[in-house]
Amino acid sequence: MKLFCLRSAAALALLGSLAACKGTPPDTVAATPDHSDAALSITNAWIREAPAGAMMLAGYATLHNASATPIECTAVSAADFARVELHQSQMHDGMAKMAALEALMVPANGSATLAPGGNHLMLMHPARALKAGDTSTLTLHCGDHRVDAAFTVRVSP
Ligand SMILES: [Cu+2]
Repeated sequence: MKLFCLRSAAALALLGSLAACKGTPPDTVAATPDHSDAALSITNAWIREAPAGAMMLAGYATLHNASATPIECTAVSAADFARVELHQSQMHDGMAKMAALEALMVPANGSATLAPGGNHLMLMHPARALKAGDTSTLTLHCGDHRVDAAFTVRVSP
């Protein structure tokens, strides 16, 4: 669980006062590169733009497994967020609810999709304001695979 705790409580406490004066330099404006290793690649990675001050954002992507072995993603780390969780959305009595997902399985020679209304990344406590057009790099930890992906902030899919 160490991966989930990249930032200290002290750093979080400072966010409110420091965010406006000294932010992370803007990421390069280049088109979203798809990062991959031989087996695992990530496409269509995006974060839904949220109102300023939102403490939680949602991230989506499609994970492709080009190998003959299933790949299980169990953790995500990020410099821009205090914590990232894998979530699933479920309907209960007509109400949409979210629950933590232990692992996301990417089938052999297949793909897994994180999309609105389904599985998603819950991005907690952003360290900087993220506006449409910005990118934020998340690192997916999937078994032996560790893949960086630049997520583009967008208003909608
Ligand atoms: Cu969620």
